[in-house]
Amino acid sequence: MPRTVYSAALDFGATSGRVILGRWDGRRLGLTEVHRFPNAFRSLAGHDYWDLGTLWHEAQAGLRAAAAALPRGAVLASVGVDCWGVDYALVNDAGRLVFPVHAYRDARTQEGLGRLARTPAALQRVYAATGIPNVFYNTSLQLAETVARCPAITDLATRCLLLPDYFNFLLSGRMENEFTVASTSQLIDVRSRDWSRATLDHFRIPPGWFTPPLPVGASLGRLLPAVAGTAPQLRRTKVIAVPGHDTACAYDAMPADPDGGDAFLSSGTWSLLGFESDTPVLGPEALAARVANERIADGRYRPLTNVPGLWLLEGTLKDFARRPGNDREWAALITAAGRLPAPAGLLQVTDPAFTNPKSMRAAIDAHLRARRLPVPTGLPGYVRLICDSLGRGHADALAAFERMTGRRFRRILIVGGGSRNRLLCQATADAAGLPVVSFALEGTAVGNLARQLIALRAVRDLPTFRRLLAADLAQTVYRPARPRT
Ligand code: LFR
Repeated sequence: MPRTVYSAALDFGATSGRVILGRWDGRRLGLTEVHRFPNAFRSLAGHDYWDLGTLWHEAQAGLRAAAAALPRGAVLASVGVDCWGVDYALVNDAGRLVFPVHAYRDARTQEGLGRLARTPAALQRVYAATGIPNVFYNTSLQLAETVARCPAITDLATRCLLLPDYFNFLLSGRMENEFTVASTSQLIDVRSRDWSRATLDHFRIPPGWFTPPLPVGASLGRLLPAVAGTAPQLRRTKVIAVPGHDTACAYDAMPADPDGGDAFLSSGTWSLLGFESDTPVLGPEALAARVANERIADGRYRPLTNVPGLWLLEGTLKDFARRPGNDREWAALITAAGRLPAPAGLLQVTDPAFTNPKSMRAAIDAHLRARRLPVPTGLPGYVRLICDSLGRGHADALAAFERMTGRRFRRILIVGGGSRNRLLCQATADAAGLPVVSFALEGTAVGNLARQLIALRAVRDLPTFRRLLAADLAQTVYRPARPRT
């Protein structure tokens, strides 16, 4: 009998976080959500910040809940952290925060974004060097803004830790930059696994803020005694550097066909549509289509397009006093939305007006009125419009990839919150003319756990994990109304 291994995934999302206890018996991964908490950034004097104290408090509560959920005598072998990409903490050598932690939707990068967009030679150089397009949330633009506006920061900060790196530091006491999340920064060299010196210089970011990226699977040591506390189950828990980027974890969890015919869709606050590739997708068309060549743990590429995702729906829900509070009410809302006639026109979901509006409903209404389209009358109408529009956005991104690479995808695999939204899955299948295979799977947490199990040598490698996972996983297939020929 192979030994049973227990590991915990700390999985931070922009609108909610969770701690999931994984139980691996040698063939199957059992999941228990031991802690879930809301997350949101807060505004102070016109800028947006994450509340790291609360996130860390929740992480610790989740760890204690994981320890308490273990069977008698069992211990927690390891813990891994994944988080949204791009955001970071600036610290000194003692690990003290020397700058407040901004949220990536803060409008402070707009000026730098526009400047780079208007300087095609520089933009092309940065894209050729990093494979990451010019998007408002890039770490590069955020750090450039901080250094330009608050120059004293270069005397105060000695290290820049992306958020999963910072949580790893709080857990283990080690300051490292993990490779996959580093690749979201627009500061990693697309041809190597190291930082791009030319790009750091372009943005005037001190190169000394970063150390050579740590490979996925490295152990950061045991939980600090102050974190483990008195729980005997946590005394020997290892902190493992999993892919710190949640999207890297979600893609790792995809039970994909090894033949490469699957496109991947990680559907949460953002919709990340892409695939795995031995080579990056670069050049003018890729830059125009905003293809991000993020990295896989093994150094390969995850070319993907970041389509605004369920953020639109989450924002709209806030504008309705009567919104679903449980699964049954959600199902009723989706059914009501599905019964409505197809909308007369769709949203262009990439409109920057949807990035961080005061009211999402008002932003949608203004967008529709500007295009002389009817405004929905109730919540089901908005849900229908958003799902159909996201489906179209997914299909467009897929078509662009096929044009650029000559690939033909046969299926779209979807994980994450959106995989449970049948309207969204069907809209995507119909718009793309391809079957959408939905796995009701917390992809980010599963990928996080898979990488821990591989590091602990409880699973041989990722292909083995995916094969075992696929054999065991319930799936729903949404067939397109009109399959493409
Ligand atoms: C998803 C995600 C995306 C990234 C965006 C901002 O949670 O990590 O991959 O582009 O958040 O970091």
